[in-house]
Amino acid sequence: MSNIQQTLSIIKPDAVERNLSEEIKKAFKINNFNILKEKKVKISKSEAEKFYQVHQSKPFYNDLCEYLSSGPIVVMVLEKNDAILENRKLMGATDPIKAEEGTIRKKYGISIDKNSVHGSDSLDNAKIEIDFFFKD
Ligand code: IDP
Ligand code: MG
Repeated sequence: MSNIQQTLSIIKPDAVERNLSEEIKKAFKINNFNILKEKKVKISKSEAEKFYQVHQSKPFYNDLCEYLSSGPIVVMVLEKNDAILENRKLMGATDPIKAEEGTIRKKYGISIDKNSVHGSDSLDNAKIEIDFFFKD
């Protein structure tokens, strides 16, 4: 049964800085994701704080928000059957050391904080995150 979904993907500052955007986008395309929308932006710390609101009680929250606002990022709306889960699989585990062979985080991630990509974790969050970046 078809279950077309849209999910938000972010190529984080560590990957943009190393010029990995095109290679990572290629990985999405090879895996049959349609890139419906795409833009390169630099967000402020307060915007990052809003984006990562769900993590505000975590000890790494401040560093995380500093980091996401530290340089340009590429944000994309990806579409595919079961896009949310499929993107999480393609990204791999949060910590690149624990990520499976062939995943984006395994290939490109530097550390748990500089793990190259973000992907929405649920249908509700995908909607919220897509609106965050692409609602005019
Ligand atoms: P996810 O990106 O795989 O969904 P989350 O648990 O939602 O992982 O965490 C959001 C982001 O916060 C991660 O991608 C990572 O960059 C960072 N992060 C998560 N756990 C830690 C940690 O223990 N130390 C530092 N940064 C972390
Ligand atoms: Mg998450």
